[in-house]
This record gives sequence, C-alpha cells and structure tokens, in this order.
Amino acid sequence: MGSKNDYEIMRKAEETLTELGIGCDTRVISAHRTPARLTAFLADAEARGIEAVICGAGGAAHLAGVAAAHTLLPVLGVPIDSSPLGGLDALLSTVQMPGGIPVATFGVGRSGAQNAALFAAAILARKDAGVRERLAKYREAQSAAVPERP
Ligand code: RP5
Repeated sequence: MGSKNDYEIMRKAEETLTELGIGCDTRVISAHRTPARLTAFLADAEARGIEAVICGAGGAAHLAGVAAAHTLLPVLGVPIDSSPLGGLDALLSTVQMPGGIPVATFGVGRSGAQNAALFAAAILARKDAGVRERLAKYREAQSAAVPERP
C-alpha cells in the first residue's frame, strides 16, 4: 500500500488471505515517496515465490500501474478513498491504464481489498488444490451465513 494510512482498508486483503491459508508480505511502498523501495521489492519478487501483487493506493493512485511496469506478476489494484475526491480519482487512476501494462482493478475500499485477495486466491487455486478447497469452503460458509428471511 502507498501509505500506512491505507492499512485500515488493506488489512481486509491481509485478513482474507490469512483466512485462506495464503501467506502474504504486507508492505508500505509508495511509487513517489519511496520509488527505490518499489523497484527493490519487485526486482526479486518472483524469485521469492510471490505469485501476485495487490496494490492499494489513494489519490492519484499510480502505485499499481508503476508496479505492473516493473514485474510480469499479475498486479491487482485496490483504489482507496483517501482524498477529497472520494476515491473516484484513485479508481480512475488505477483502472484506466493505457494499453500494454494491465492492472486488474477492484472496487474502491474494503470490499475491493477483500475481492482482490479472493481473486489472488482464485489465481493460486488453479495450481494449488489446497487453496482451491479452502476457497470453496469460504464460499460455502458465506452462503450458509446468509439468512433466508430477514
Ligand atoms: C497515496 O496517497 C497513498 O496510497 C494514500 O492513500 C494517499 C495519502 O497518503 P498519506 O498522505 O495519508 O500518507 O500515495
């Protein structure tokens, strides 16, 4: 995430991954405040076994796009409502990548963070039967928690 202030939202991604038994390495990395940290993190990300990168950022949210430019790993972007523009700025900055460097963009805020984690799990589930099973159970538990009547 671009700032420690984004953690309130991005912890939902961390919690969801943890619930699914998927390890994650949560970092504060800003494309503009700590650009060297960003390039260093991505330089050996694949070698360290990272399979997807979830980027949460607000304002002129270029973090996910810049990250995607530095790696062949799938990059999942979560726009965060942290500016006076209410997250629309972050959404547009993240989703509207010029052709050539894709960022899979999720909804603004907590649900986006949750869905980014679930989407990362779906990617991993293609090759990891354990993740697939836990993802299926997550869905079952979610369905079971919805009352049939209010
Ligand atoms: C972005 O600027 C961060 O992702 C954050 O959402 C926003 C504001 O950062 P702070 O000034 O709160 O650290 O880079």
